[in-house]
Amino acid sequence: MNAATKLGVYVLGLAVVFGGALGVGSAVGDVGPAPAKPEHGTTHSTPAADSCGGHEQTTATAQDDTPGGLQVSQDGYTLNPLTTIKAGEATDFRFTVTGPDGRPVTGYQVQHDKKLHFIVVSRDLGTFQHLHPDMTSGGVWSVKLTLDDPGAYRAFADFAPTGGSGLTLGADLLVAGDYKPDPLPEVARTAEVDGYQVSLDGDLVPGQAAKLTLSVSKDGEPVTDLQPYLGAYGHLVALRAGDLAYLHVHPEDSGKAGPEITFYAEAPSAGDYRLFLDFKHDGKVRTADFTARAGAGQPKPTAEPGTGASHDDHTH
Ligand SMILES: [Cu+2]
Repeated sequence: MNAATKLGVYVLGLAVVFGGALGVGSAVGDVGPAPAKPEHGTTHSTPAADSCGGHEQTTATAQDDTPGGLQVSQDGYTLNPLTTIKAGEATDFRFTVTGPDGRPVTGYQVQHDKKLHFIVVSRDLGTFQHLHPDMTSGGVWSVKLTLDDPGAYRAFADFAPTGGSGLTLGADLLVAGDYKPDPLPEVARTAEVDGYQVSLDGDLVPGQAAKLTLSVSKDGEPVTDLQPYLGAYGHLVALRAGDLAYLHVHPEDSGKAGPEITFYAEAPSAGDYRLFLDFKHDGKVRTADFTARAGAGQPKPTAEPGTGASHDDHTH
């Protein structure tokens, strides 16, 4: 920061402090310990103004740049799991989203046909569930959830409160028991699910929206009669390996029922990502999953499949 800017901040800081003091003075009148405020302001005005202005800027930038899903609480909204889960037991899982007033939110905007999308993945990104809870009384959400294996899971609530903008909050769900994480599946351009083959065209680009086209076929024949699911012919969730950042993905409405489904996904950084495509055909929703790498020529992650053997050698 140059001298002129610093001076500017200093003057601005003083103006804010005086303005604040004036505000307090006129609101409180002669009652109360009003002098404490100007005194604090005079002694610490420069550092306070500096750090305060800087802090405000940093916060604004961080919120714009921080991917969704990494925080349990953001912009005054908090995801609160209310139920403990045991491995392999179907559970009526309940949670609330509390708002800035501390009370459960009951007003939501409908996005992609639903008021709230609830995604649960294992922390190793090997399992994925896309669920639609029902709101019971008082803003408590309820959904039948089974987590087959012990371990660490991440739950995401993707929603937009009435009058607010879209948010994705994330919370850890921990299931007691012996846990054996799987390595991240290898980068691949094709996936198989239930006799369907799904291929991925396009590459994630760090810091930019990138076009991804997924093509669905069955027995070698392109599928051209996909069924609408959540207001589109496919729904894509993309998560960053390592911290499970939840990417912004926008579908492109081509109006065609396959075989191609197009999305724009923004990878916040170079690295590996897991893509989960939900599509509906013959009345059933299926999920095809991929590992994709943003940024060519990345150094290979150490937990790549295939390095397991040498890793074992090293530990012996
Ligand atoms: Cu959903």
